[in-house]
Amino acid sequence: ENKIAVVPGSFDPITYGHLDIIERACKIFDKVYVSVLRNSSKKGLFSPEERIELISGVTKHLDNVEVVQFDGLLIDFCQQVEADAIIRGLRAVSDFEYEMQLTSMNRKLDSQIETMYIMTNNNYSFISSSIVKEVAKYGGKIEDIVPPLIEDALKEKFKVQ
Ligand code: COD
Repeated sequence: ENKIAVVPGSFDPITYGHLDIIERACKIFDKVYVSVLRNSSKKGLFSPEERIELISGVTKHLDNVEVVQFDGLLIDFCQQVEADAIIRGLRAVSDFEYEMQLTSMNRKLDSQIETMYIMTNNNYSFISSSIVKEVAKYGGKIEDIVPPLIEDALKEKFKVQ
């Protein structure tokens, strides 16, 4: 039986930290949905369509990945695609409290779908989309934290060289 995972997130934009988690999930599961939250109340730098295009661009080498957007509850989406597990990344202790909340709420909503955590590569522990955006905005170096495609997209957004 095929094992299906969902890697959900905002991915605004995707970083090497996210990519590390996605690549690790791909080795364990037969099929991995990278699911981008489409949430109209939280306006991101990149539109959901742009995020999907960027994620697709940097996950081309992974043939069991499908990049999709979802609306509403994560658990509803997971049921739709018959997911076995939700995969989240853990960076540091600071992620823990929020992740505990997310996991226990999702478990209340559907006790069959397991949430699993993958610890990121140490090199990526301190990367977040918001930090990347801030550094890119002021023209700082981001080549070690996002793939070239994302670096270009950020430069284009902020019109910096
Ligand atoms: N290294 C490793 N992992 C990382 C790194 C890094 N450097 N950076 C981020 N990650 C991980 C995060 O820990 C997370 O697991 C994943 O990558 C995505 O991160 P983000 O920041 O893009 O995504 P979030 O945290 O904004 O995603 C939140 C959800 C979209 C999952 C959540 O809001 C959600 O499910 N919303 C739908 C509504 C819903 O169902 N709500 C009820 C759930 S309680």
